[in-house]
Amino acid sequence: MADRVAVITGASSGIGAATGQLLAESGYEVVLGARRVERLEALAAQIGPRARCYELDVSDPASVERFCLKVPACQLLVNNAGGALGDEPISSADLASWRQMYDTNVLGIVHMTKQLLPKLLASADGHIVTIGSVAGFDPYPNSGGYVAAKHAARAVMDVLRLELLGQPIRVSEIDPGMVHTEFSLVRFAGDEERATAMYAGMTPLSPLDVAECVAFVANRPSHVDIDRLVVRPRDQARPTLVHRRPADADVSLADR
Ligand code: NJP
Repeated sequence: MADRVAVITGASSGIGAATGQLLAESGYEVVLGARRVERLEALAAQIGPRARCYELDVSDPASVERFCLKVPACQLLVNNAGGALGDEPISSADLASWRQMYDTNVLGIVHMTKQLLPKLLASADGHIVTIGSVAGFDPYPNSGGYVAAKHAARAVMDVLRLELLGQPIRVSEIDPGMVHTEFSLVRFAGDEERATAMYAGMTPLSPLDVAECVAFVANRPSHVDIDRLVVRPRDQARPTLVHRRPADADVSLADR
């Protein structure tokens, strides 16, 4: 049997990069997409012949179309590209950031799904896995644009699941809590000090922790659809309810 093909969006860092690597290790041929092509090329070279990569901006329908034309067949679509911008309250919302978050976290899923759905169905065993967020069901302050976008992403997945009933395709969502990636660096516009402070005194998830959830969900037998999987660090109970140890305690990921 030919290798199964997985398309992973936002594979140039964090969860997407770890997912590309892990799925390739578990036997998939992986097609990696993101805007930073040089990062993708480095990852693809590291993975080897099972990996291909192409430039992709999920918020741009023309870019999505170009990317998807290069994917002749596909069994698994991992909608991972996304993220948050800023941390202002709604009273001072930056609408350009809100639009960008909606375009990426919500319409990105829709563009990718529209383009790849015929190929996913043609595979007779398709699967769409979207990386949502705990922000998609548990609102918190000063993140209105991101919370709204991830709620909408969740709604898109819920509607898809209803619309695709009876078709050979599974629809899953994985909702992580805090994961140590470039997420906070992007959110705080490159401010490393603020990004690092997010994880002070607690042990966040690693990108691999979430990639392992993707692989687990994807590698169940075809009749088993894990609709939703919520995964958080032990140190996090709600988006803003985080247990932090004193500064001199060991907060490394050494036990992973
Ligand atoms: O973040 P990061 P994560 N078109 O910044 C790409 C969700 N999540 O791995 O285009 C295409 O390391 C970007 O690539 P590039 C989060 O909402 C996270 O944590 O080259 N790609 C990069 O590869 C997101 O949905 C946490 O800049 C675009 C990737 O997205 C997913 O996890 C918590 C793009 C982002 O990698 C992965 O984020 C949570 C575009 N227009 C949910 N825009 C967390 N880390 O704590 C961005 O609940 N990308």
